Amino acid sequence: MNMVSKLKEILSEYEGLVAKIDKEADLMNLKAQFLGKSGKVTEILKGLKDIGPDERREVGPLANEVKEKIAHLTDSRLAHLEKSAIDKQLSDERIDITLRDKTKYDQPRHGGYHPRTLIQQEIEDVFLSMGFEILDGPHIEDEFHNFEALNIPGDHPARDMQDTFWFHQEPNEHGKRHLLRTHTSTIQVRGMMAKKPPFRFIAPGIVFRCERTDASHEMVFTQLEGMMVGKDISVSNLIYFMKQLLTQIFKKEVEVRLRPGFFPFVEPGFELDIRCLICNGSGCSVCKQVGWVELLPCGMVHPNVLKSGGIDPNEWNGFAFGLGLDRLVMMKYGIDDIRHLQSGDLRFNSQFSTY
Ligand code: FA5
Repeated sequence: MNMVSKLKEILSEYEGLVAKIDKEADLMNLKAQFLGKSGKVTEILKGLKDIGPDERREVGPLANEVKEKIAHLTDSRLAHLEKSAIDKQLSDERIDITLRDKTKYDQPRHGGYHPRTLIQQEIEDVFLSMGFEILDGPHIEDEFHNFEALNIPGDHPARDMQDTFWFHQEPNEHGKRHLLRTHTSTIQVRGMMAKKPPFRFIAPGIVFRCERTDASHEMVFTQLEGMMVGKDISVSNLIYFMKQLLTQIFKKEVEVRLRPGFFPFVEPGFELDIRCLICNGSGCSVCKQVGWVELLPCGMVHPNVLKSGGIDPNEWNGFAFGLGLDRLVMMKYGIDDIRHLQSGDLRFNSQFSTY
């Protein structure tokens, strides 16, 4: 057989064999048998020196052409094998995300309320039963509602009491900068502007502070604001409502202390602390070893704040408070780190489920 016919036969032999290969290693072996050091095509190329110039002119280019075709057939087969392997893996390991994990649960699982939601609902019920409304307000505020209307002007050092997340954007039409509200007291301002006295409302919601986190501090946490405006409201009214709140939530005697506290929007202002229920007052990371946890700052609304809300302080007065809701939840359930509340860990959340 002459070399030309031999080359054609080699090529058709390869075409027949390569189509049957289904493993990459076998493919490489087959390729080596044809194009390797002593492969069938290589042998022919080696023999070119021994044939006459006329035949060489014909055989040489054909040998190279066959070599390229074999290389090309090999690459195509390899690509085909790789794609089949991926397709097989995709079909074998396909996950049906609509299926329940039958191996773990016999019954469908119920969702449950987050402990903060449970306590918030309880507090709302307590206050609704005492004639309070529930108000809401925006998370993105301006410095008027967060500070100025609360008797904290631009240069007031009290602005530093709450590390603020500011927006790098143009001030609003009144020239006020935007921020993430640092407390729910913003809703005092909005409530006063929207309502005519007498009124009483609570306002739960998340607030934001650029703070270092620890066992009792988060950057995003929940407060519950309360405000009552009427005629001749006194500190004893304030203390009565605070006591109602705590007794109804804890359903047992809890030790609290009232001490003077400074907030520009109340006068007089108080800090209501609770005896730490994590360590029973002996000292831990939640109460910073002092045995008491700051829970419920409050006070009599400052006349300037009433004025900012469009209310005449000569005719009306009132009290306000700003409950640290997450801390109350911690005290109620004995949670020793506030960060559990935001963890999203179902093992944590499911402990409080009522189902
Ligand atoms: C205020 O935010 C005032 N607006 C509260 C107020 C309202 C006072 C009305 C008087 C009248 P303060 O920064 O202390 O105050 O926060 C209130 C409560 O939120 C604290 O007592 C505490 O329980 C909780 N709190 C404060 N910072 C954090 C934080 N980083 N993480 C979790 N809870 C916090």
